[in-house]
Amino acid sequence: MGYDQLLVETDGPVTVVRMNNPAKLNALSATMTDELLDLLGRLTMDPAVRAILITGEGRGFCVGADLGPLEVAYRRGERPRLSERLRGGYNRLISLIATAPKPVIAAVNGVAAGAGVSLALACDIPIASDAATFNLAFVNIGLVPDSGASYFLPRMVGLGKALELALTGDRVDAAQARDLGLVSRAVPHEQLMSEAASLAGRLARMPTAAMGLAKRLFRETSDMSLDQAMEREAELQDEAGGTDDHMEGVLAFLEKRQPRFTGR
Ligand code: LHQ
Repeated sequence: MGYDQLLVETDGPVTVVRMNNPAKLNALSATMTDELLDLLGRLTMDPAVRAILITGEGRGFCVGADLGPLEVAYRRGERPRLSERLRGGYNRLISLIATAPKPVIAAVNGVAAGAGVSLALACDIPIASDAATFNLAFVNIGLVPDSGASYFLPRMVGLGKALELALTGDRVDAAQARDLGLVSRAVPHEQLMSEAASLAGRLARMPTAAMGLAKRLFRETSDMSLDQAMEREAELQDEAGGTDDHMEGVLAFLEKRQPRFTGR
């Protein structure tokens, strides 16, 4: 299927999704949101896709909600219910990424703002180029952090720093984002896609099912007691232990050879 605002490339088990509305720094228009929902829905279900890499075309990664379409209504003094756009669009998108049973990497190539930051944080491993900037722009237009930012941000950077970023709306650069723990690494701009693709390629050849279960475990146990968390680990370890890749990993180790993981 062709998309108006997405570019899609396949490299073996890795699919690269490139948001493609560079003139608006890849703002989340209704079209882009619908297309991301459609594409990511397919990719998460497709067992041949074992890693997803999300990036942006041009100098933007994604600057959150496309504010343009709000103009007409706001000039008329209307106050649309923003929750509809969240529940029907952004929230589903963030859930798709967070619950995808495979690794999702964000290659943050440039400006990220508002829900565009949320999108990067929802990915399992966000990597930034040194051209990237991040700002929780919500407050600059009188809104609260959304699209999962209130969940991910305090868990990643701590409550104090999360509040500072959310209340000031200040822009942070890639090195600051790395030091804060917003992204796992910051790399020179020219190396971003090769680093991200090589990481995605490596993860795509590892035990996919176990990664999906690890994602679920971390999400579910974040508010549990130690005993509850260990019980959940035991349950999901039964699932992981039943995979072909677990058998293969153990046998390859014992036979002193490289494992051949299939993702099952
Ligand atoms: C844009 C946008 C944009 C449209 C740049 N929309 N065109 C909100 C509401 C509704 C429902 C639910 O959820 C949400 C959640 C959110 O995401 S709220 C946060 C929305 N995002 C923003 O408020 C960010 C607004 N943008 C900016 O503050 C700046 O553009 C930043 C700081 C991101 C980048 O600044 P610059 O690098 O100086 O670029 P620029 O401002 O010149 O932007 C380039 C173009 O992109 C420009 O268009 P133009 O035709 O003048 O060249 C901007 O109008 C357009 N653009 N963000 N969100």
